[in-house]
Amino acid sequence: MRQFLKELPKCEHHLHIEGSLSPELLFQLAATNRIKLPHDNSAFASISTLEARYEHFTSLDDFLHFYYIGMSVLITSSDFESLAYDYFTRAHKDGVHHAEIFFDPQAHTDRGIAYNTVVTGLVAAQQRAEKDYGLTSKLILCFLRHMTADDALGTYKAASSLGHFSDGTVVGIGLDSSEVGNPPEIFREVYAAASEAGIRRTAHAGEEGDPTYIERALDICNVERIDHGIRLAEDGALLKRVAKDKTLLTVCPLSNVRLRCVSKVADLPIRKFLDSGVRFSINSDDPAYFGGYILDNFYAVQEAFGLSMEEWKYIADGAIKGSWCDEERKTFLL
Ligand code: ES4
Ligand code: ZN
Repeated sequence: MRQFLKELPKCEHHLHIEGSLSPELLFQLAATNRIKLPHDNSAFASISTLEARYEHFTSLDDFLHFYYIGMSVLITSSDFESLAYDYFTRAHKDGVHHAEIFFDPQAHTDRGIAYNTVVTGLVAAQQRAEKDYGLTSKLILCFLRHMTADDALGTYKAASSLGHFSDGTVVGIGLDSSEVGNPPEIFREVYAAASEAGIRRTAHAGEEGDPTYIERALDICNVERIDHGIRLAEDGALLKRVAKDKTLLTVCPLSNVRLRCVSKVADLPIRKFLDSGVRFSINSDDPAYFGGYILDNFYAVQEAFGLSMEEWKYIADGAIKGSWCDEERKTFLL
């Protein structure tokens, strides 16, 4: 079964590229770029103390604190290229054929790193990964929901004015960071602009937030996907609607355990989603922080649910169908 899961052609839809920064690369870049890590936080004493701390996140916000400090070592285009190429190399080993990766431009522009520096590095890695591994990928620009709607609009306009949506450099927009208290409708204006321009749309919803966050993302922001969405299981009517519309949920099992959204993988509504015909993919979220890449997430689900090969084929096919690549690539992957 493990060999079958390894070889199953995978698409990854929920991967924060900044969340693939390993403690090793974090310390290495901190030294190269002379970035001071917080000396008052003993977790940053060494690679091993940092790894140990990652095993004890208490919530999404507790994790985000480390996530934003971690990415402060990323300075040059070449840093972003190394980061993304390392991820693609790892994803390729896990049987990923197509990846749609999130990036958080505001987390970089806010500390003086230009939007274009970030994108130039990511695009260089994407091109190398396609050439070296045949791995295709897309970028999804995420807005930080703890920042204002105006800030999100400004970021959207910066990407737009560089032609990054129209030339396909960036396929869509997303919404991440601290969910509870920062509901999706705050960002309705930027989502309306993206809808109008034919840009793909997703949002993190129903990770820590209740099912109304999912409903509001669908109704008010007109999203086509839901990232996480595990709390959908709490609302039967909404579950039926999501199944009927074939809205893709991008589920991240090891993330949900590490951030204590559930106490174990077996508590996730995977069986319920399968039985109700909800389309979902299995993803790694922030693999360097949550103890596993995509295949580790597949293995964890298999261990908890003992799915059949037919069920895995259904999940993998749904992931291809729910991808934002062109139809030709989908047909090739199916
Ligand atoms: C995230 Cl797991 C998760 N949730 C929300 N925002 C995020 N950014 C990076 N990882
Ligand atoms: Zn996420």
